[in-house]
Parts: sequence; structure tokens; C-alpha cells
Amino acid sequence: MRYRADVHVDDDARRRALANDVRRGLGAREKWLPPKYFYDAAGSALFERITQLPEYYLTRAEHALLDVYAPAILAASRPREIVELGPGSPAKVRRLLAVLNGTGPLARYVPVDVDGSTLDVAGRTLLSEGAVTEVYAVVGDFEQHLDRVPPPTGRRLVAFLGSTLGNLDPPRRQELLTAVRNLLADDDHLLLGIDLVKSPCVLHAAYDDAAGVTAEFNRNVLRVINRTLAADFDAEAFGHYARWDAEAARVEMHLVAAADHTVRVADLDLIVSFEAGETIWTESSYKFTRASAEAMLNAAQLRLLRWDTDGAFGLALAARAAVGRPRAA
Ligand code: SAH
Ligand code: AVI
Repeated sequence: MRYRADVHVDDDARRRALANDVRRGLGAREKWLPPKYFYDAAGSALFERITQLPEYYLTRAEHALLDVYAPAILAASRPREIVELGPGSPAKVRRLLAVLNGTGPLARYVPVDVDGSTLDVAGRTLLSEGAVTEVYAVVGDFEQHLDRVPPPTGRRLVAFLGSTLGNLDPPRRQELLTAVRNLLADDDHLLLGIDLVKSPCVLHAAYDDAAGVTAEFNRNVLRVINRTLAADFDAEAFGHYARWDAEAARVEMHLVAAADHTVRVADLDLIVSFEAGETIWTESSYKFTRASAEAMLNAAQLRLLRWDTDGAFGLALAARAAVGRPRAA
């Protein structure tokens, strides 16, 4: 059993979750949709194109940091298994494995992602390259299914890269970090990749690229709703809008209706009305400083051990904080 996939989000579960979120999000006065629905096969491919755009510095910066600091990070964490949340492609874990493989292949790689097709490709590629001995893929939602991560085979490193944590609002990311902490024993570590607060122009360009790939990625959520719930969105009737909110430290992505119109979501028996200029808020991408990252980790009973940065992006290595035990009477 070198490759195993446990599927906790099948097509049916995905459809039910999307139906709920569409009812709630598109029924709200200020319309919204959660960003996890961007990632069907087409959306994941669009995201891969985003990572290669000149304006989208995040992936390049994180790869460069991993190339320089992976040896020190791995010397500090010495994992036998890596649990990776939202890996998408195997490009980043491969950078960690390249360093580890001096000491033999990793015993187990446990990727957790809603997009099972990318997990399949990534897992089988890593096995065929001999970089890992076993892959246990968890096809699930990392906000709901972390309890399905199998018991550890040895010292564990949980990797959450690409600043995907920044796509969650503060209460939800605290919840997630607390759940991640529960995956860690005293000797285990979390490697968190997060994007940093910087010039608004740089941030804005990264989320509104000249070639329009991010706009297509944004519209993809409408295509997912059309296909899954028999809706009749005309994706081209929505513009792409990105804005930096300095106070909240987040880039927001919205879809903007070009004209008054209605959309029918047949499977939900739902009609949604749009006025010209009305938006659907589809994603937040929170940005951090070293101080805000450390405070967030501490609030989840995690302590920062290393902070590696190029000024644009940060890699935080953390472990469980010692929790004070009640004194014996
Ligand atoms: N870590 C990669 C990919 C980031 S794209 C990188 O840094 O480039 C975000 C990934 O997270 C996608 O593969 C998407 O399918 C996954 N994802 C997003 N929300 C998720 C959720 N709630 N549960 C599980 N996976 C999720
Ligand atoms: C996956 N996530 C961290 C990306 C981000 O930067 O927030 C998704 C993305 N949205 C627009 N471009 C890329």
C-alpha cells in the first residue's frame, strides 16, 4: 500500500456544501462566496498559471526561501513524515524532500486537499521519483477533516505553504491553527508560509495582473456553480475587482456585475438578482508582519522557533507551546 487516498469530500458532499454556501452567500445583502470553490481542475490549472505571472511574486519568493532555508528548517525539525495542507502541486514539498533525501526517502507524505485530482498526480509523481516511501492522501476540507489525518508514523512536520492560511478570516484561521496544533506532538513542527504586508501597488498588481489570469480564476467560481448546480451565470457579465484594505491587512477579490440582471440556480430553485456595480466578495488574502504572525501562533498555543524572510514573504517554523499545568495541591 504505497499510495492510499481517503476521500472525505466526494462529488456529492462537494455539491451539498456548495449548495449551502450559495444559498447563504448569494442570499446575503452583501453577496459572498468562499474561495475554496475556485479549485476544480480548471481552477487549479489557472492557479498554476497565476504562480508564474510576473506580478505574482508569492510563489517565487517562497521557492527561493525554501531553497536557502530548507536545510536549516529540516535540521531543526528532522521529520519522518510531512503532512501538507492544500499542496496543489508537489513543487514545494519537492524542495523539502530534495534536502531530506540525503538521509533517505521520507517515510510518509500526507497531503490534505479538496482537489483530489491534483493530490493523485502529486502523490504518484513523488512515489515514482522515489522521494517518499508511502503517500496517504486525504481528500478533504482542511477546516473540517484534520481529524482524519492518520496517526503519526514518527516525527511530523505539518507544512502549510503558499499563504493559503491567509485566505481564512481571523476566527477561522485561529480555529484551524488550533486544530493543527492538535496534530503535533512535543517533537513535531509546523512550517507556515505567509505573505507579508508591503506596498499597496505591489499587492494590487499581484491580484489584478495585466494578462487577466487572476480575473479568469475569479470568474471560475461562477463556472463551478453553473456546472454543479445547473445555474446560468454568464461569467463574462462580471468584472474582476481587487482592493487592498490596509486596516484589515487584506487584499479582497470581488466579482462586479456589469449590468442589472438575474441568475437562476435551477437545482436550488433560486433566483439571484444583481444590480449594475453590485459585487460578490470571493476571496480575502490576509497579509502579515512578523509580529502579527507570532501573535496568531501564540494565540493557538504555538511558539515561533524560526522566522526566515526576504522582506516580501515569511516562513515561520513553530512548535507546541508548553501549556502551564495546574500545580499539585
Ligand atoms: N500550496 C500551493 C497551492 C496553493 S493553492 C502553493 O503554495 O502554491 C490553494 C490549495 O489549497 C489548492 O490546492 C486548493 O485546492 C486547496 N484548498 C483551498 N481551500 C481548501 C480547503 N478548505 N480544504 C482543503 N484544501 C483547500
Ligand atoms: C492560494 N492563495 C494563497 C492565493 C492567494 O494569493 O490568496 C489564491 C489567489 N487568489 C488570487 N490569486 C491567487
